[in-house]
Amino acid sequence: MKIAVTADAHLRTSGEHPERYAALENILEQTRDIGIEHLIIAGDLFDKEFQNYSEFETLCRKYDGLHLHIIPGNHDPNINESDIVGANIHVYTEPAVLEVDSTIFLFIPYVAGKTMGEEIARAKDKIEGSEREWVLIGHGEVYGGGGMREVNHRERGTHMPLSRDDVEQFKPRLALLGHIHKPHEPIPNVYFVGSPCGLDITETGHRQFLVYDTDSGSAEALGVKGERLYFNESFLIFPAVDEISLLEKQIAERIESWNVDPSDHSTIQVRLSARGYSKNRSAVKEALKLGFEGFMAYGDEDSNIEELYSTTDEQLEDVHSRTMELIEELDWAWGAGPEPTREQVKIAALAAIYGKVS
Ligand SMILES: [Mn+2]
Repeated sequence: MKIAVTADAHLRTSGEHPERYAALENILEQTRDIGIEHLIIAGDLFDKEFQNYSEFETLCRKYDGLHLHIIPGNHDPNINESDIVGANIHVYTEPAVLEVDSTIFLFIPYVAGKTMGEEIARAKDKIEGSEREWVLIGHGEVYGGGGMREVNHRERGTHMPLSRDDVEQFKPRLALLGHIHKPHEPIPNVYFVGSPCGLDITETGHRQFLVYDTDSGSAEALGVKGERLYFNESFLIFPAVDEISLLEKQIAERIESWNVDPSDHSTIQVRLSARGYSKNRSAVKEALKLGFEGFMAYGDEDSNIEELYSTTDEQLEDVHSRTMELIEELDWAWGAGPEPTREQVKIAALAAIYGKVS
């Protein structure tokens, strides 16, 4: 049997954020149409300090063939079944188990000041003594992934971390977590399921939810078709006679890379910036304006060219084009870790060549 999992809808009123309801409803629709009976919401269904549950209840009544299994997150730690009412709504305020086919789902509700390992230990009798596989549902951070860690910039402090040691000790088949809104797998078999809708321009790109199959024990990502997508695009400019036509080409490629159907372009909001060195800063700004004129600017923001410096020195241009060639020739596949990116190296080289010319 298949079970759908999402998290971090951060619902407020539909007047404030209609796109968050639209994205969640798209998941409900897709889930129903596939014939799935259970949708798990792994924390932060509601935004902080928000207690108006009636719109959510109305939405759930439309999908009465679907059971919604909800745990609290750090933004909605006090939700419970006496406040959120519906025959198909289940809110877990204590560690609890849902058995589907031969699989056990262990719900670990968010508790401030606790680690996920502490709470799993408290519920150990629910998973022990069984040879069956179990899936952890939780809300919090993951420690021990190594390399660059995805962080939720909205969140300060520590939120119910799950450590690599916890995973090795309790051995869930999979952990499916909310809290970090970008879907990824920080350590093997531990997934952040991703949020249905970006909350602002810092949460860019396509959204997804997961479908777990109890037969195969694996999870598959499905795309959310919502009403809002954010993209934050930065362009590196090198001074050259054809810098504007190169930029126009980059813009076209960038829009292509979003892979959004033109009929959905109206859902997109963009933030734009250009940096580097230019022979014509105003032409760069104009090219950005024209290149993205089919899209809404996030918060009516203008494109940012604060870190784009002007230059007209032709000898320096020869030095710079040879330097860029040499940087391109380097082997850039040196793995993860805090190494500079190719773009960072190019910017540093340009700064050395041109200085900050204004
Ligand atoms: Mn959270």
